[in-house]
Order: sequence, then structure tokens, then C-alpha cells
Amino acid sequence: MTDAHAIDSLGWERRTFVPSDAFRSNALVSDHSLYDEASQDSTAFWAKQARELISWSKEWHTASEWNLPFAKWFVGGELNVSYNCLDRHVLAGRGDKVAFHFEGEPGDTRTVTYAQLLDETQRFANVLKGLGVVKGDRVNIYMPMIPEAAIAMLACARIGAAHSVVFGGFSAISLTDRINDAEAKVLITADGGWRRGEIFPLKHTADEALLGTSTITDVVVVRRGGNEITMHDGRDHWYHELMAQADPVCPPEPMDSEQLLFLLYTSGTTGKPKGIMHTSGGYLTQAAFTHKYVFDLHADTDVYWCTADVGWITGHTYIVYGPLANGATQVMYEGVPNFPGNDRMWQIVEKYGVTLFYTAPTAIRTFMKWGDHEPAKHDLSSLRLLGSVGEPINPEAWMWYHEHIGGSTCPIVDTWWQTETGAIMISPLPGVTTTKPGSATFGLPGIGTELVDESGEHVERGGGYLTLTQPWPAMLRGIWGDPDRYRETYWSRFPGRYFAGDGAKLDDDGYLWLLGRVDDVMNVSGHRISTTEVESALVSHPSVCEAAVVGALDATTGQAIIAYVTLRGGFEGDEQALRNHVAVEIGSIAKPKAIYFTPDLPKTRSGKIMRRLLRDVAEGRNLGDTSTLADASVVNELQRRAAEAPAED
Ligand code: 7RM
Repeated sequence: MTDAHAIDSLGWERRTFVPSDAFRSNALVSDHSLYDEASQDSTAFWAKQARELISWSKEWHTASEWNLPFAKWFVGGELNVSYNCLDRHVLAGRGDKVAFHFEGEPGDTRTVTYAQLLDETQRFANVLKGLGVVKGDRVNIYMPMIPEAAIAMLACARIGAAHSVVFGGFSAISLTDRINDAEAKVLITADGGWRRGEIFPLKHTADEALLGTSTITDVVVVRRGGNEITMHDGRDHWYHELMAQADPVCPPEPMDSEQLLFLLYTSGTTGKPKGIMHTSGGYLTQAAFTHKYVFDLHADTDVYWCTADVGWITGHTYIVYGPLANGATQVMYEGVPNFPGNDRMWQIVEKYGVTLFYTAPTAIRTFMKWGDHEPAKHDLSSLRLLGSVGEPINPEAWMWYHEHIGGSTCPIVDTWWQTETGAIMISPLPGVTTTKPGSATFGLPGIGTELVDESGEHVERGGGYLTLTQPWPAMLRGIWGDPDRYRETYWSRFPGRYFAGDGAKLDDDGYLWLLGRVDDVMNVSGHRISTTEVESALVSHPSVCEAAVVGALDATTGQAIIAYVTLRGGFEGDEQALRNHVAVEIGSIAKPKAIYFTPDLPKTRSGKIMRRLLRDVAEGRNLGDTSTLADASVVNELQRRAAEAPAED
């Protein structure tokens, strides 16, 4: 083993799934033409996509300008993002097409057509203008999952104000920090939203947040929860009152291709949240391209449902900008997947005839835990494609998704990307790519990926660091207010390339397998073991639903593997059996030293497992920052048990 060794590669999943003839014969792409074109000249490839998928009011003069690490795309071009998402569909006679089938958690529904969405967006753009918002200002959005969240975003885009959406589950202090960093002028929120049968009081939290800010002049409040709130005279306004008086016409003003479209804050593991900057022309091009081709969107017939919240990048790109730019019809759901029952998602799929379904591995593993009988209660035969995003999907979770949701016929697109990349980077093309459960397969056309070792040397096979070798249209343009941190965070580890922070491995066929964050890689007696591989080995045992492993300091081996395991319903935890199972699956070096059974794992609010906290627990440390944790009681319980029964030798 050399010093340049990045990550060992242990297990190999060998099952393969070829796109069916039925799917291929109807797919937008069923050959390698897009890959071939892009490999000839990727800039020309993206320029072609920008011309085909986006309407420009002024043509650009230079497709791409690259001053590492600062990129510009479609330089000199002008467009209006909201025009692309709304007006052009209405002008083409598709005003009556449904944009959103909205399903509230309590069961109330609303159908919003493209014409209605355009009408509300124009009015709200005028409302914002009336409050003094001008091009270049920042507007904060703190909303439940209701159509007004999309309307608020599109209205900002229409007038050239950048939005900064803060997920509705974040605390007052998180909102304060983000408002202050962006120096936002206006806050758009709601009285409350529905979650697990109860109202979460957004306006109340916003009021608390605003005690610590000085830039917000006005607050617009959508009535959703009907809960009692306090309106501050002069500052707070009801959305419906302002809208009733708003001018219905707000022409889409052309914006520079590099006009700031939004900031989206990522918490990261250290330091204050980073305001990731995304601009207009390049972002919309890649959002529309990936949404169309990765999901094989047939806009006239498909019903698309992405279960993310608009507060995350997945909601920005694959609920708002990508699907609307493509004129898709989608489902928007406000609430949790287990209200009123564990089959709510499948009931919605059946009700609206959803054809394309995009969710996260954490959700899939939860559905597995709830049992096969929940999806079996519903007719899911409308589904024709499934997607996954957010974490590595363990092969067993992939297989479960394939069989129990996809009826063993739907292709699965495992899509790797980040807030920073803006849009999907690595994914199968469903009519082209033979998939392997757990592999995100290949970089999309026009995307340059390369695995490198510790010293930046090319890795041909096995584990390494995932880097991106060339600029892409939807890439972040920087960190708001901190260009040095931008360069340092993403462009300094391997000079000349973007390093995403993720490890991956390449198999003999050149397939990419994401292995999790490199900060989480465990070092056991000099072996660099990825969390993903051990977790996938555990999840491949019939008793296991979900697993998280961490490397905890160990006097003999440097680090020892500690596993936290959630069992499937009806199974008893057998530590020895699981340790042996891991040894058989990937080798005895990867055997966990201790296994703790737990009904739940600590996750971020967007559903990613927080291994850092588990490491703190395993090493008996006080917990660091827990503010991004979705449910703090989970770690408290694990910590209590760790204190009572220290890991045995
Ligand atoms: C879209 C999103 C980004 C991080 C990323 C990875 C992990 C996302 C996958 C994945 C394996 C995937 N944005 N990640 N997708 N890992 N396979 N298909 O999640 O900024 O919130 O997170 O998520 O570690 O770096 S994000």
C-alpha cells in the first residue's frame, strides 16, 4: 500500500440491469449520441443545449469563460428565468396544462395551471416591486411546501432579485444568520404549515429570527396554517391582501446570463454556513437538460413527483427550475410520508398516476422498515422511472425500490450531485445505461469526472477522490461575500480541479460507485475503509434496514469500526451474525468491533446520516454542534446507552 492510497475497495456488487426494450423504444435517448457529441467539444455541446432548451432575449457572444476558479457561461446573453418557466409555455398554448397538483398534508388539494402560476407570479413580482425590491436585492423565503413557495422564487427571478430559501424546519437562529449574511430586504413566510398532523409555527419562528436582524424592511405572510400570529404594523403584510391589489402585469425583464439567481446556504461540517451562489443562464440550461434526459421527461404525458423540499437544492433544481422550464406536470406534497398512514406516498402516486418518482435513500430505507405491505396496498403501475439522490443508495435498498416500488420494470437513476454543482452530474441515462444496484454509473454528457489518489494522480480502478475536471454550466459561481473561502474549499486540494469531498471507486467496467464523504473514511490498521461499503454489507443482511458506521479511536488498530444498526420489522439483532456477515461479504478487516441496535439514526434535516455525531458518541465526547440534527433525542439515547455499556473489547 502506497502513501498515495486513498480508499480501499472491498465489495463488488455484480447484478446488472439492462434498459428494457419497452422503455428504450419510447425513450428520448437510446444510444450514445449525446456522449459522443459532448466528448467532441463539451462547450459546444452545452451551447447547443442552451439554444434548444432555453429561450434567450439576446444571444450570447461567448459560450464559456474560465478563469479558474471563476466561470461564466453564455456570456453576453440575456434571458428571463421566469419567462422560460412560465410565459413561453402559456404563449405556446399550454396555459391550461397543470403545473402543480398540490396535495396538502390534511388532504386539501389545489390544481395550479401554468396560466395561473404565471398570473400569480406576475402579481407577486409587482408586490415585491411595491415593497421596494429592485434587481440585485436579496429576498428571504421561509415557507412550507405550498405553491406560493415556487411563486415567490419565480417572482424574484422575474425582477432580478436573488432569493435565499431557508428550509422551513430550520430554527430562528439559522434564519437570523442567513438573513444577516445575505443582507436580505424582504422575508416571505407563512403563518404555519402542516407537519405530521400539526401546525409548525413559521411566522412565530420568523418573528424571533427577526429580533436579530436589521436589514428586513417588510415581511409577507401567506395564510396556510390558520394559526394565530402577531402582525407587526408597518412591517408585516398578508400575502392575499397585497395580491388582491397588485397589478396583474409584470413584463419579464431581460437579465444578464450571469445575473445572480439565488443563494442557498449549506451548513457544511465546520464554520459558518456558506451562501452558495448560482446564476441564471448556465444554471437553467443544465437544470432543464438534466431534468429532461435523466428522467426521460415526456412533458405531455408524464406526471413527475420529486419528494424534496424547496428549501434544498433538489427542490430548487428539480421542483422549480428544471421541471417548470420543461413544462412538466408535477405533484407537490406538503407533509410527511407517514401521515395519516405509512402508505401516504403510495396513495398519492396512485391518485395522480405518477409516472416519474424521485426521492432519497433515507426515505427508501424508511419505507423498507415500514414493510412491503404498505406499497402493496396501492396500484403503482403508472410508475415508469424511479430516481434516487442525497446519499449512496445501498444495493439492497436499490433492489427493494426496484421490486416493491418499480414493479421490477422501472429503470432507476441514481443521481449524484451537490448544492454546489447545481444540477445532476453523475447518473445513468435511463434508455442507454445498463445499471448496477448502488452505482451512479457515469458522468453525464458534458461533465468531466476523474478519480485521483492522495497526490492527485489518476486512478484507473479502485478507490479514490472524486474530482471534476472542467467547468460546467450550473456550477456554483462562488460563496457569497467570500471568494477566498470559495477557492480554498473547492479548488485547492487538487490544483486545477474541483474536489467535491466525496470518495468513489471505479470497477472494471468503468462504473463509478460513490463511497461517502472522505472525512468519514475509516483507517483500520492502515486500511482505508469507506463507510458506504461496510454499511451496504450490513444492509445486505435480511435483518437490517439501515446502518451507519464510524471509525472510533482505538489503541491497537488506530480506528475501530463501530456500527449503529436499525432492524427490519420482526427481526432480533444478532451482533455476532452481523459481524460474520460483514466478514463474508467484504472481508474480516471490515468487521465492526461493536454493533449497537437503535430504532433510528441521527440525520440532518435533509435526511443524511450524521456520522460525525456518532463518532462523538463512540469516542465518548461531548456532542458538538447538533443544530442541523433532525431529531436530537436519537443521539441523546445512543449517548446514554454508550455511557452505560462501554464498547467491549
Ligand atoms: C443533491 C444533494 C451533497 C452530498 C454529496 C454526496 C451526497 C448526493 C448522492 C450522494 C452518493 C448519490 N446535495 N450525495 N447524491 N452520494 N450517491 N446519488 O444531496 O449538497 O445536499 O449534498 O450528498 O456526499 O457530496 S447536497
